[in-house]
This record gives sequence, structure tokens and C-alpha cells, in this order.
Amino acid sequence: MTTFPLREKSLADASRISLASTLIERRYKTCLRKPCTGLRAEPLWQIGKTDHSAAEFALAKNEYTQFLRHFGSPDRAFYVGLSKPEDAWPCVLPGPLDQWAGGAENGSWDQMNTLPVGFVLEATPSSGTCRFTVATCASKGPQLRVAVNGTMHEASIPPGGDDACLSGDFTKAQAGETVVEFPSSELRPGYNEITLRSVSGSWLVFDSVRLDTPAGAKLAPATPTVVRFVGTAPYAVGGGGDNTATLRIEVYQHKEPGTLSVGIDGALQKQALEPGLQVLEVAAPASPEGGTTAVRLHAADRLLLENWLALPSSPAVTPADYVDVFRGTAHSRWMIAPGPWMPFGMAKLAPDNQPQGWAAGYEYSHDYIDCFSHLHEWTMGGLGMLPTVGPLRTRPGLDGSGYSSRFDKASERGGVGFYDWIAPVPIVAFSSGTIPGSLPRNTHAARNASAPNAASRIA
Ligand SMILES: [Ca+2]
Repeated sequence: MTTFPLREKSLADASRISLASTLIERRYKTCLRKPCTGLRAEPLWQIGKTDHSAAEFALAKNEYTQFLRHFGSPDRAFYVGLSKPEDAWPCVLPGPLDQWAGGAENGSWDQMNTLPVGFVLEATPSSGTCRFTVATCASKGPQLRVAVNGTMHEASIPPGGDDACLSGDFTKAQAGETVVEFPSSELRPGYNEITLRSVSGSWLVFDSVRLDTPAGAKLAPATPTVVRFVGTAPYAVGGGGDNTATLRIEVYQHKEPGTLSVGIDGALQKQALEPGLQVLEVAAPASPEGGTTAVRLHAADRLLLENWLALPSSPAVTPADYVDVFRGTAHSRWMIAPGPWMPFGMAKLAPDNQPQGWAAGYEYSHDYIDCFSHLHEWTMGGLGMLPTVGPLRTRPGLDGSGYSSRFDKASERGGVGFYDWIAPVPIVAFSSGTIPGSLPRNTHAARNASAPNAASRIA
């Protein structure tokens, strides 16, 4: 077994694997406002009280400028049943215009602060619509993105309320309520995560946040150990060979150290857990050809997960398997991007998605790509290229007239010698990464005049 600190890439990997089967179905969805019927009498969960005040939340005593010290990371979730609003949920969600939280006056320096809510379901509704409600005390009118297990929805928060709410004075709070509805099929048994992020505009001050679901949804009993994801790795930490695999477990341990019992085909291993989020890699025998292996996880004598997984026979792990090409690419500039570069290469092919401003280049938190540039050096980049089908478009942009393309972040992969992403339609492939330069190879899997862009691979 190997334990290593959780990296941004590790989380992203886990998300990709667990949600891979739904990649094609994911699209941006707009907020629906039709009334729901058949909801449970009580919310599935709620953070804070709906009382026209944010006093119950962290940073409420005029400490909002400390947001970045404690919040904003996609790795730091509020865990329903474990976390407390007074220290684990901030009174405010900043937007890209808020300089006190890493933004910029013109929004070009976008910190993309994220607030995740994690919860474990023992049972999911068989049908129906869920309602996710954000109640506010004040708002500058940001565009809110709500991702339910990776499926994104957007809603505009109406502006209103007094700026004093930011500083803890709620006497002039103005009640606001924004509802995002989504099908209950977006929930799943086990760990679920709903994330909030403002993608444009400025701040909002919370009053409460809650999730209502149809009957049939049931939270699992809260335990200090939350299993977020179980899957496999493409390498064997036990040495490799014809019959070796790796079980990968992403787990959160609340406050105190704990122990996770890992049962693989009936054989038990004890794994020590440190407080916080971590990824365990457990050596396992590979599953029989075409078969699966029973995996059972226990903590404190409670069964947390039971599943059957295909554990593929894999080559022995090497240091290259832990290279994280996305490290440093959040809040980044030209010279830091996840392309398959060789040291001192003449060309460095990599995606870019910040076409304007001095922070131009690749930014991990953006879910679109403008082009693949061939130069990435200190404060310098360029020779951008993006293979497309359809009408010729000569400038970046997402407004329908530009060539930029949104894509599913869960499809994005990078490692030594390759970079992958999948846009909604057709397929384009790149290959590159030699010492003298980069040699792209582009392949369109389909032609569609209405499709602005494609998916691609650099390998
Ligand atoms: Ca409140």
C-alpha cells in the first residue's frame, strides 16, 4: 500500500474515472423554474438557517477578506452530517470581480473559488426532480454555476441587499432565493458532491443553502470516514506482472485519525487514515480475465462500501506515473501548461484558454479551450491553432461566433507525453513531444457544420 498526499490531479483523476460513463451526456443545463411535486417534507440537508442573516457562517464577523485563507479549494468540501456552518461554510461566495478573493477589477484574473458540499446517500429517488436552493441576504448579481456530480447548471443570482451584509451587518439584508432544479438521476448511491462557483460578476452573501429531493432519497448515517471514490490505477504498486493491480481509494477522514479495513476478495488489510482528504493505493491481485473482484470497505465496524470491480493486470509503477502535469496550472501564466513538452524543445504545444490579459495562457479552472499554442515561455506564447469543422472562425470566444470550445473537465487528462480532452463533437488527435519540436496529428471523427469544435489528443 502506498499513501501519498492528495494532489489536485488525483482528485481530478478520480472524478474522471467515476464519471466516465456519463461523459457524453453531460452538457450545460439552464436553471429550470417549473414547480416540483412529490418532494420530501423536509430537505435532504440544509446548511444554515433561513433567517435573513449569515451570522451562523464562518467569516461573518467582518472577516470576508480572509476567504482565500480558508475556502475556495475544490478539495475542501462541507461534509453533510460532519461539518459545522460556523467553521466550514463561509458567509460569502466571491466572484471573479472581487480582488479581495483573487479576482480582478475586469474579471480577467479569475480565481474561480469553489465551494463543494459532499454527502453520502444510502438510497436515491427512483424518479422526479430535485431542488437546490440558494437563499441570499445580499448579492451583486453573479452568475452561479452549480455542478451536481459533474453535471453543470447555471443560474443568475438577482442583485439586491446592502453591502454592509459583507461586513456582518444584516439589518438591511434583502431576502433572495435562487432555485436550480435537476433530475434525481444526477444523484447516485454513495458519495455525491454539489459544487458552487460564481463564473461572472461579484459576490453574494448566503442566508442558507438546501437540497430538496423526491421521496426515496436517504442520507447514509454520518461517519467520520467518508469514501468518496473507489477505482483502479493503470499501474501496479505491488510490483507489476501478470496478476497485479492497484485499488485506488479516495477518502476523507474527519478531524481524528482512523482506520479503514479494505477487503479484497475476502482478504482484509488495515489502512491508517490521517485527518483530511487522502488517496490510498492498495496492491491487489488482478481480477480473472473478464471477471470482477469483491471490494468491501469498513470503518469503525460499519460497512461503508461494497462493490465489484474489474481490477486490470497492470505494469509495475514507475516515478513517471506520479508526474502531475497540471500542478501549478491554476492561476497560471503562459509558461505553465499541461502540454507534453520536452526540456529545451523548440516548440511547446499546449492548450490555452486565457486569450486576454497578462495572465494569458492555460488556466486549469476554466472549462473551455481557445486553441493549442506552440510557444510557451516566460510571459510569451503564441502560434495558436485549433482544428475545427464548419464555418471559418478567426477569433476566440464562446458566444457562437468564436472558435473557442467548452469541454467536459472530467474528460481532461495529462501525463508524461500526452494531453487529452474531449469536446462535445468531433474528434481531433494530436501527437507531439519530441525534443526538436511538436508534430500535431489531427483526425476528425465526424463532420458537422453546426459543430464549432472538436475533441483532441496530444500524445
Ligand atoms: Ca441564515
